[in-house]
Amino acid sequence: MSIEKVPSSSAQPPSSASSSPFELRKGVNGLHKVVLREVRGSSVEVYLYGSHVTSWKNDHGEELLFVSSKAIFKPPKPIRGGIPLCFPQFSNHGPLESHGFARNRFWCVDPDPPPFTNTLSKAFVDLILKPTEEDMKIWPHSFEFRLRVALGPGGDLMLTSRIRNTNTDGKPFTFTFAYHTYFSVSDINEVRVEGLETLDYLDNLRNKERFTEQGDALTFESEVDKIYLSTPTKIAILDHEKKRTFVIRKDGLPDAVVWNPWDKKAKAMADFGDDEYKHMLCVEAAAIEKPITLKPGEEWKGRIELSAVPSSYCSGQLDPQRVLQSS
Ligand code: TA6
Repeated sequence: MSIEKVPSSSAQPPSSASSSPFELRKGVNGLHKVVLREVRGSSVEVYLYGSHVTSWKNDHGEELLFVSSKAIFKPPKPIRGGIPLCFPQFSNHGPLESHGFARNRFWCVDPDPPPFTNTLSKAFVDLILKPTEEDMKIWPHSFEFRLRVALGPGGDLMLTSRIRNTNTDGKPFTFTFAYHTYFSVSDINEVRVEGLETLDYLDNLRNKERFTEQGDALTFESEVDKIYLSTPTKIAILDHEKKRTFVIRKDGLPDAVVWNPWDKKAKAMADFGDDEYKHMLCVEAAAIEKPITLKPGEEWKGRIELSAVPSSYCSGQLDPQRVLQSS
């Protein structure tokens, strides 16, 4: 059971909030969270527990991520919703706890973050996780997992993970990874996903057997739990009712998981409302099919950039293909 370490004073932002890229607040159940604000009004909240993004709002203050009304903000349970980090194991069938332990640990504000190139963001925070002795008993490797959470000038949300093998015994380690993003949607029956057509996927509902997706956009009428393989850099999630398109741009993450528990699984989850499946969809940038192996000293980087753009398909103004092909 990891104990929350209140961030060290050196990690505290400068006193005047205006000059600081982030604020440190107390959130649900007194857990510490970092708040990022962008000048035009968009904002992000990330709990030190799990380095877990639980809110991303646009400049109208609309919440773009789904967090269950029954989420349990109490270790060791992960928070249901937002963007759980799955590391060092993506899966609920492996030797470790479901989706690994990174989301169930207290992170710190990184007092000595690596230099970042070409970042336009003025609202960002760098967080870091290193294994405890307890962690080493279940996963016998030393690592440094650094996460930068940043808000772009237009309200885009950027997450950059850097994972370095710091083993001193010369041993490499292998891991799988996902940003388990829960998008807020108006009505799952009015949602389409573009960019995964014709791709192969592993179906978690059919013993992880491999299938090939049909040629049209994905739509949703029942439980779905698919790991799409070798997916494109960009994936679009179209919410017809809200006339909103989420665009996921990813780097270093070849796979994408699409998950909705639907009614039966929703009822079976204590930290998920029975009807909440209607208002969420997980599309998760991931590295699963080909696990990542790092030698001591090597570092892996995996990045996502999420944006939410207006999409009025009735007028044909925004062609999903154009969104996917745009820069
Ligand atoms: O990403 C899909 C998935 O692997 C599903 O199989 C389901 O288990 C979901 O993750 C949630 O897992 P969690 O451990 O957060 O309850």
